[in-house]
Amino acid sequence: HWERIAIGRQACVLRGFALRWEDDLLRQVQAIVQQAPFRHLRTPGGRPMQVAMSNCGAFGWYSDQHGYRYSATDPLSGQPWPAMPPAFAALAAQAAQAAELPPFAPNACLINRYSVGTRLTLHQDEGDARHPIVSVSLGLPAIFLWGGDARADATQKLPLQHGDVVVWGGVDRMRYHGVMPVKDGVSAVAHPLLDGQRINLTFRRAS
Ligand code: MD3
Ligand code: FE
Repeated sequence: HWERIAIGRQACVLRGFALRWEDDLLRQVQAIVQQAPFRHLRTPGGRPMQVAMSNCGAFGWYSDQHGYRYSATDPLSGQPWPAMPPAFAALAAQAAQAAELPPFAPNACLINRYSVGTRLTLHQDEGDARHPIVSVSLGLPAIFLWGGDARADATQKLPLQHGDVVVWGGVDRMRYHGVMPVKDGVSAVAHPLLDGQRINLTFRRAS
């Protein structure tokens, strides 16, 4: 079963919460990235990001030379993003409930792929802070960096494993965060998608 650990006033880790959805999640991610393949987006400054990304749901997060935005279509194909699988929406809604937050119905799921050595530098997430963010870790473990409301604030290191879910709401929604370079290792479950990689699903409400 799973366990809940508070990491802020309105943020918590649900250790192992995603494990009962594992088969569904892996099968669905594989189907999504066949339609909307992982790609390295460019920052508005023009540099390719280390993390490879795809999306599902009504809106997908995108970045290119024009800036960041949510898009209803995949700019690579011109087609809508693959639909959000019911199991994804159910997991996100149940995680928000387990975190004792108001009902959460995500309409955007960003799928991040980290290969060994990949990191995500400390940043703040834009978006509607009335809605929480739910994040699901799969594959290789990683150390999440959890900061404050200013870039210079001290950071805490939070190890995240396959099946862990983190929920951020309200006052903790704008805190700086990042991911340390992913180390090589063996994933807790054998799957081609997770071979030498970490996959993170990030559920949001976009408008
Ligand atoms: C903490 N992704 O996609 S989990 C991102 O593991 C992102 O792939 C990381 O940061 C990952 O933007 C971290 C998601 C996350 C999202 C929003 C947050 C963590 C957050 C907002 C506030 C605090
Ligand atoms: Fe982020």
